[in-house]
Amino acid sequence: MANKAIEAEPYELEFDPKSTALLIIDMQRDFVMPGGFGEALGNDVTPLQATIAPTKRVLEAARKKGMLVIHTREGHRPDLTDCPPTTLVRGEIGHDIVPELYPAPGEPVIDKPGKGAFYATDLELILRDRGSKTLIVCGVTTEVCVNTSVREANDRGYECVVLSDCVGSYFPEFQKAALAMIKAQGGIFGWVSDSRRALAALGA
Ligand code: TIU
Repeated sequence: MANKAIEAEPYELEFDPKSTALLIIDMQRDFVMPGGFGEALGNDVTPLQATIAPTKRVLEAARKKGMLVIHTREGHRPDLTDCPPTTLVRGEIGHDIVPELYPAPGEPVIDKPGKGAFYATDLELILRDRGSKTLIVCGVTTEVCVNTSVREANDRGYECVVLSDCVGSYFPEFQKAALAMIKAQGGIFGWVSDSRRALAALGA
């Protein structure tokens, strides 16, 4: 039974921390730090770096609450047999999660070969085993892996709330549109809130 609510758009979302997971999408060095894959694609990484501090606050609050915390990493097999031409290779330093948000022992890390966190992974099995119903979502990039993962989650019956300051894009116009489309039409595939309101809901 839901016993808390997070202020969000288009309306308040009720949740129970016991059946809520914090899902942190692809906060990998390669996307967020200078000199990596993201920058090599011609992107400025600074807007993504701004997501680290608020995400860290939400991560600490979720850990304190004993919530399930799941991290994802986009990447491919080191032998590149599952690989498109641009590469994020498992085991390489750039593929790993930024130090500030590094997984704690016991927190599942989902290595995914695509943009969505559910495609060709065991994320759904992990969430089902834990009885998760609600996902608080952080990570990068808002319009690519975050959006794809939230759409996949919504189709599978999970209620997702995306924290606007904990998700980032290389393109300000995509950040705005990607958040707007989630909550349009009465919350067509999710809710949008922010770290301040999430922390208040978690009593942090
Ligand atoms: N994690 C994720 O969003 N993967 C991407 O490749 N995003 C880009 O925006 N390039």
